[in-house]
Parts: sequence; structure tokens; C-alpha cells
Amino acid sequence: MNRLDDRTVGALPATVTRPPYDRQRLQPGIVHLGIGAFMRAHLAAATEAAIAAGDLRWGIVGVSLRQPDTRDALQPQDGLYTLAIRDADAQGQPRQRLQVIGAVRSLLVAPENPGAVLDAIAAADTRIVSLTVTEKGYCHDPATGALRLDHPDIVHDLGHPHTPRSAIGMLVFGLQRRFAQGRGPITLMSLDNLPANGRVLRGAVLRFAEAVNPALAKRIADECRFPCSMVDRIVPRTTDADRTAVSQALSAEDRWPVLGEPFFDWAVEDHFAADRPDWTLGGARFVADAEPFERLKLRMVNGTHSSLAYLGAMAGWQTVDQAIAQAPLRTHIEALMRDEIEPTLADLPGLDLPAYRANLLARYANPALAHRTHQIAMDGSQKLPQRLLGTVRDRLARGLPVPRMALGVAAWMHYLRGVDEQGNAYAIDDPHAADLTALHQRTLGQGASAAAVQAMLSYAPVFGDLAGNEALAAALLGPLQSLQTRGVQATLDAVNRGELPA
Ligand code: CS2
Repeated sequence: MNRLDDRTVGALPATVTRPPYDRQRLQPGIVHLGIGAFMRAHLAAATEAAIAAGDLRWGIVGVSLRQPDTRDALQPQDGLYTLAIRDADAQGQPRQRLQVIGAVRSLLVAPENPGAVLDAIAAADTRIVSLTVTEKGYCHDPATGALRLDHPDIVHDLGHPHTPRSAIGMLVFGLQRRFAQGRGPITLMSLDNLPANGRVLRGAVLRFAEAVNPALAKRIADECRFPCSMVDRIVPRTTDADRTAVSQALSAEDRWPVLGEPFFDWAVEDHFAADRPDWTLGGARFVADAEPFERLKLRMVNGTHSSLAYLGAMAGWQTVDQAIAQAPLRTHIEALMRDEIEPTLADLPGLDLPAYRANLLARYANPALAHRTHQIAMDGSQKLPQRLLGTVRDRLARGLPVPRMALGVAAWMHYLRGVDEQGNAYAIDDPHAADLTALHQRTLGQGASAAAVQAMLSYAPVFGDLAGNEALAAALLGPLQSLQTRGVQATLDAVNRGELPA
């Protein structure tokens, strides 16, 4: 089978959408740090639409921060890859729509050549540096959002201006190079699932720059822009079976296609230092303030996703569609949104919350994605604060009960025991895994008790000022005891019957 590349792309089956422009004329305009599956199914797809409409100034320089595997797969394909949009037809049969994306113009692997990344940030053509580096890539304290100057990567980077390894170090030393070369202003755009992601990025960059040189920090603050945005598309990890299925459908080998749902949303603040692509052509919306959109998405989508993932993974429900097909879990997730999350959301003009909720349940039921609950369960320490604990704080401050929110938090704590209800062991994939599993063993591992719950709540990087909170501790104890003794299914039934009030 031929490999997908610039030569073979013209011969693909007519049903496959491909770049309708001359890729030789594509100029670089965006440097993207963290060229994983999510970015390739989201930012690159929206940028492709702008390029396809004739604006050839927005080719993407994709940077991998750790592994060479994306570059190794895509470079021999001239940067081309397939986006497979998957859902089910009217009969419930899985189907896919294939599009070959041409927006990725070149690929870099930061550890092999950090200087090339700094040069790309400094390059005259670059007007936007975007990031999908996951929550932990910001090297911040998840509970407060502040950059940790004691983070090992940050400590390393402050001493190695030519060979930084964190995204924050690369940005600051890249900008230093850019200013030294007299290049124009630039936008730094986070696309990660963090509240006020632009402000978190700005805070981290400025704090690092301050430590390098206060004048550099001032210049960045004056000249760079950091728009916040809300991004939404479910993108499961690509499996070897997906590689084979997509390659067969193309009749050409694609070593790294990405999969996504049809749903796409991106609300981005129109706050750029220089120009930007017209991403509305790919389904984006430019907004004045992304915060209400972020809060809606982080709490409704990611908050319920994480709750579902911990409960599902413990019960042995391997994928999101399998989990949401369990009636007690579906009842719980729907009521969690309606009764506990939605009352904490501000009114968004034109937003129909019941319709949003119903659509989200339908997205979870998509049988063609096979999105694994353990994948979503990873990095819980980085995710819980903005996904679950913000809602918990808001409700507790208003004296409102949190029985269903507490079940999600309890499920995360319970998940730390590292073995599901069928007795299958799994690794805790989390930057704080060592601390958290040790804490779990000393506390909840000895049986759920009021003291054990308080000890878990005093884990400051996750819970911050919630340590010692009596109302939350009380709400967690019942679900934890029930999860430990009766399991997920019976606990869901009890919560759905209102038997575990909090
Ligand atoms: C998921 C998200 O992996 C996870 O933690 O909750 O990646 C989720 O699929 C996206 O944010 C949806 O937009």
C-alpha cells in the first residue's frame, strides 16, 4: 500500500476530502506546541478551513515537546494526516467521514533541537504560537493557577536558556530571541481545558520572564496578547485498529490518523497582537469574553466526563458509550448536570441549557468513538479543581447540597486504589501519582472514615482552601463507604434514590 503524502493524495477515493489548495504555496504562520491528536482534530481542522478559503499564510509548524513519534509518522507523509469524523447512522451503525488535512507544514521535536523551536517562535512569519500541552504542561499549581518556580522543568529551564524543555521556558526564551531580532508582536494562545487559559498562560509566562529579566517581562506584557478560549471536541486516542481501518478506506497508509466526533465548538476571544486566520470558516466564534463559555464547558462537559470516567473505570465500563448506556449512571449524569451544575452557570444569551444537556448525553452515547474511561481518568489531580471543585465551592458558598458532585470527587479518591471491581489493576497516570497513591494507602485504603476523608481533603495541590471543609467531608463519607463496600452500581442506585444526601 502506498503511503499517504503529497504525491498520493490526489489519487485518494473521491469520498475523501483533501486540501483544495497548492500546498507548495502554504506559508508558515502558526507555531503549535504539543501537536497531539486533540490539536489535529480541532485547531488544525479550523485552520484548514481558512486556508482552503484561500488564505495561504497560516501553515502550522507543529512541535512535539517530548516524543518524536508524531514527527516520525507525519514527516514521511509531508505533514498530511486524516481526520476521521465518526458517529452512527439512523440505524445506529458506526460510520466515518474522512478528510485529509494539509495545514501542518513542518514538524519539530523539541528535545532533539530546542534551538529550532526558539527560532520558529522568533521567525518573522510567526504571528501566533498556540498550545495544547495538557493541564500539567503549565507547570502550575492546579489549585491556585500560579507557576511553580520549584517545578523541576522550570528550575531546569531557568538555568538553560538555549535548551529549555517546558512550554513556558520555550515561549519566554523564544520571545527573547524574537525581540532581539526586532520582530513584530505575537499572540500566545492556550487551547487547554483550563479556566481563563489565556490568563493562566500569561501569568506563567510573565512569572518565568520576571525571573529571567524584568525588562523582558514588561515587554511581553506590553506587546503580546493571550486570548482565552473554550475548545470542545471529543478526540479519543488513536488505536492501531483505527490506523488500519482508515488506511484501508484511503487505500493509502496513514500512520497517524486522528478521530473525532462531528460536534465542534470553539469560542475564542478576539484579542490578537497581529492578524489571525478566519477560523469562523471552520466553526469557531470570536467573542469578547470567553469566561462564561469556559465555565459552561469545563463544568458540564469535562466535569461530567470525569465523574463518568472514574465511576465507569471502577465498574469495569471501558468506554464512555458503554458507561452512559448503564441506566443508573445515565440518570446520575443527567441529574448532576440539571440539579447541581446548571444552577451555578451564568445565563448565556441564546443558550438552551436543556438542549445542551440532551446533546451532551447524545455525544457520550456516540458508539463510534470508543473513548476509554481510563484515558479520561488520567491526570485527575490537574483536572479536578476546574472540573468539579469550582462547582462544589460555588454550591457550598450558597449553602446548597452537593450529593452528586461529591460522588464524582469520591470516585476519583476511590480510583486511587489502583484496582477495579473486577480485580484488574491499573496504573495511576498522574504527575502526583506517587504522593496520591501513598496518601490513599495510609487513609482510605484502611477503610473510609471521617479522619481518612479529612486527610485526603488536606492534599493542598488539589483541594487548596477546601481542606478541613466539614460540609464537603460529610458529603464524601457516605459515597466513599458505599463505593468501598457495595460498589459503583449499588452506590449509583442509592444516590438516585436520594439515599446518600449531602
Ligand atoms: C476529556 C476531554 O480526556 C479528558 O479529560 O474530558 O479531553 C474532553 O473529551 C474534551 O475536553 C471535549 O472537548
